[in-house]
Amino acid sequence: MSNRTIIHIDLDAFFVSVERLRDPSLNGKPVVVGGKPGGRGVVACASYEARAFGLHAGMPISRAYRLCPQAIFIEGSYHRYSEASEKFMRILADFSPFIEPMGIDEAYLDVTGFESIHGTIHRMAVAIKERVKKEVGLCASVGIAGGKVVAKVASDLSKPDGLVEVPRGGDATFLSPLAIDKLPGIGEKTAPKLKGLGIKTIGQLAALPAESMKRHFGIYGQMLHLWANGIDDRKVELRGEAKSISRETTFARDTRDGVVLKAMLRYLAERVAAELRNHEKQARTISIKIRYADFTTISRRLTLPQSTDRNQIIFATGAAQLDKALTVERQPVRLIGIGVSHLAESGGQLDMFDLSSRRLGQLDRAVDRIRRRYGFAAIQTGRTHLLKDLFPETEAGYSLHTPSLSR
Ligand code: DCP
Ligand code: CA
Repeated sequence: MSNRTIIHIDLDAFFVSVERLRDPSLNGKPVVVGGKPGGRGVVACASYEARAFGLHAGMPISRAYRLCPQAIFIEGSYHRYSEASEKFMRILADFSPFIEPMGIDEAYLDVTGFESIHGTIHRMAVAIKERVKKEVGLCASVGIAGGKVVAKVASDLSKPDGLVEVPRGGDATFLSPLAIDKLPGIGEKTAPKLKGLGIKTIGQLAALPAESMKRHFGIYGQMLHLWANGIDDRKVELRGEAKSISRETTFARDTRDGVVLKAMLRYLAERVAAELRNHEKQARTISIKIRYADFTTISRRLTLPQSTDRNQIIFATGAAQLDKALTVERQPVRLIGIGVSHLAESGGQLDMFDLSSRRLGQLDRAVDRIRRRYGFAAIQTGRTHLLKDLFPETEAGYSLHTPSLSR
């Protein structure tokens, strides 16, 4: 029996809920964040009212529109979601230092022994939910169990605005009657195979001998066997330092126009570089990603002799790779992205780049200060100016397509 207590907490219909804070007229209606009908985005978040029509995350907007034309479609703004996410995570960190954020709106907390602070873990969970509601304005669902996987199943089951506590030692019993697709790790591939074997509930899955699970599904089958039996010893891993930073976007129309491609690359590079400076980091490896009209996706990378956080160096390195890629491929480009990795703390290094480099660094920081005050689009570099005509501007920058993918 597990002697740990794990909380899984997950915000309900996250992107839509943030939009509803700004515009309460969206309450109670089918709402989709991800793009406007006619656009080429995918659904990032569908409100529960929209889910009733079969809409779900990852579905092309065009299909969502056919299924539910009365839904309200919103492009979304990643800036607002990451702001809400940061507030949410900060509240969680007040409750336990043992926190593992998963993506943008969920986290695991190891709260073993925390009864002594809050009376019971149940009371602690209620207090967390109340603070999230009061300070961020959002509803969270919580699962409490002896391990991560059961805590997650419990929070999913409790949605929306729920709280499910699995009694100590009761993890396997709790899972047993549930349908197999409630178990994380059982997706569209595994579920039909198991159903073909007559396995419908997690309890039936748990009863299959470990050996036969291993035969059918390999090492992954062994894990499913343990999980189905409510056994999950995975630790709550504290968040590591960011290992890479990237931004990408899909064009509304495929393009081979070098000027447009470079303008967008410049914009994305500036966002990446600003984020680096924000974290007081520098990077040595610069990569670009290009997806062509036929969805073939390539990536090119270059490692510099010295790490950098300069707009111009990150952009120019990416642009050189873009030029090379475009000479070998004649198709138009659908998506472009740039990223940096191989990160190191900034500061204290000798500058090997040319003499004007230090002044450029000072300029980047001055631009950062203005942008923090007046918004990203307040200052244009020569190249990005062109984007003004192509993309709607918001307080946080240009509104890119598929905001969820444009981090
Ligand atoms: N997201 C996305 N693209 C996906 C899935 C999710 O951009 N394919 C974004 C939008 C979601 C957010 O991440 O609002 C959180 O994802 P969840 O899976 O937790 O889903 P929701 O919070 O939207 O709904 P739920 O109430 O089911 O948790
Ligand atoms: Ca969620």
